[in-house]
Amino acid sequence: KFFETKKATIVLAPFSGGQGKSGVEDGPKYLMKQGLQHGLESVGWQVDVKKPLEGRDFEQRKISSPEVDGKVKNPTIVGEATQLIYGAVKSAAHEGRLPVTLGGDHSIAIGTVSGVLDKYPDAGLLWIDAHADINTLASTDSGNLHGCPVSFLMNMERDSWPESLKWVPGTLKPNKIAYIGLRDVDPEEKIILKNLGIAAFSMYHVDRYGINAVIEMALKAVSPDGKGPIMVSYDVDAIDPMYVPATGTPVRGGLTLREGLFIVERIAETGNLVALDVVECNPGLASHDLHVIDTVQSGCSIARCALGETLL
Ligand code: HAR
Ligand code: MN
Ligand code: MN
Ligand code: MN
Repeated sequence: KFFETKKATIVLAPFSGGQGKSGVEDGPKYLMKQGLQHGLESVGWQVDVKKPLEGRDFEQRKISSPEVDGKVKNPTIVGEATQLIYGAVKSAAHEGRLPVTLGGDHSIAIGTVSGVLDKYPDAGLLWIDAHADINTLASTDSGNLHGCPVSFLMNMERDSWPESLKWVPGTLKPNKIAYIGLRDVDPEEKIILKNLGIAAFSMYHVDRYGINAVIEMALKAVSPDGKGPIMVSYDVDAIDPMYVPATGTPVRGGLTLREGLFIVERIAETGNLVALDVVECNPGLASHDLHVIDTVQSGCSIARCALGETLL
């Protein structure tokens, strides 16, 4: 049992510097306006809110002084922002609270996962995503750091890292991560996944075995005895764009909304969830208002289901 009393901390991470598009920094504001905090309270959690990036001008810096270091884009703001998020998540976890971090783009998971591992060094990480986000600075084609967080978390090619990211402990082991929902993985990422023997369940596996078997296999991979702490880093683009259209890199052929919610319902049922990220909601990319509502409501549902909302 990881929580005596059900206390959660919503960590707002309105950050877009891990990729090129504007709007993803508004994700937290929309999710909160949609009632995310009340939703978590309604399933029995005491909730407080932290804003580690408040008063910082990352968005301004990204626009007015874009940085390129070799092919890597905006490493300085990504390093600074993720370190602030790291501090907030780490302290919430050490206070015995469950951090729910709202992105922002997926580069923020460099901070959240590092913070969780500080409290729970043996935590298993479930990465729910259309993308593997495991590019190294050598393999990335886009130079966008939201495509690279897992390589930093696993300490890959540390010698190539920019100064701003050297704070990252990089203690995640390959047998402590499992992916669900993959369908847009770069050729070099496929080689990395294979070489490291990482448990990766693509949409093929969801179709082949069904979502129930896939989540059991993923849980088994990161926690063979079923008792270890579990963190979920949930990129909303794992869910099909017909349900979650307002996101930066939509890929068709994804999870149904029910499959996407079932994953977190099942994890809630284990009682082992210790942290959650919900990332890549970009209300600015919706072509009309209904797309905003669909996307933001899906994000809120993910958080409520992960924290224990049940259908009956
Ligand atoms: N693999 C591509 C890259 O490295 C795109 C991945 C980023 N997209 C995301 N992350 N939304 O999950 O740029
Ligand atoms: Mn992602
Ligand atoms: Mn993605
Ligand atoms: Mn490449």
